[in-house]
Amino acid sequence: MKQISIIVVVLASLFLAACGGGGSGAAQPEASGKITVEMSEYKYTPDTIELKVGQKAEITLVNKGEKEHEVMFGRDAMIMDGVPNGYQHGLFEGAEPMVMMGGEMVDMEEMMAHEEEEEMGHSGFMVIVPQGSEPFTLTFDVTEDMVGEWEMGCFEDDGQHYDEGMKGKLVVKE
Ligand SMILES: [Cu+2]
Repeated sequence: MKQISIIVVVLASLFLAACGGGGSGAAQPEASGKITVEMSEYKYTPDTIELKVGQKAEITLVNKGEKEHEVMFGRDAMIMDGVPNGYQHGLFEGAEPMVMMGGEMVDMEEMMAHEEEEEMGHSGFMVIVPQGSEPFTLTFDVTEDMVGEWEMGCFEDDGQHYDEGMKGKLVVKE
């Protein structure tokens, strides 16, 4: 029940954000926490993003590449069977973002289960964006315990994307 009410609140605020515009305002990424990140072979653009405590982050992932790409947020990449495979410490512990695609909420459990089937191994919060897909949007509250520097990375193709440099920085400021 608690989860449902949180989702409703988030949806309501998205609705308000969508309808609240119409005014003068030039986009102020700093103030709103709205960021678009493009994925391609093998990089994120921009490769550094900044958020502030108290913001409602809205990260839109657009796959402009020819391969499937993903994003995980954390610290200390793990090496498993000789390849980079996820992070030792995830950014989202306990409070995972809400993920939307094409106006619908994405069932993250299904996404993770699919991943397990393919035995890709890595665990933790991850969003996979297939090539040619509509953008995925992650929404979450930026909290005090997120302050610091984190990495975002793609571990697709047995860590090959990560090794090719598909990583970036997420800086969370007070
Ligand atoms: Cu990738």
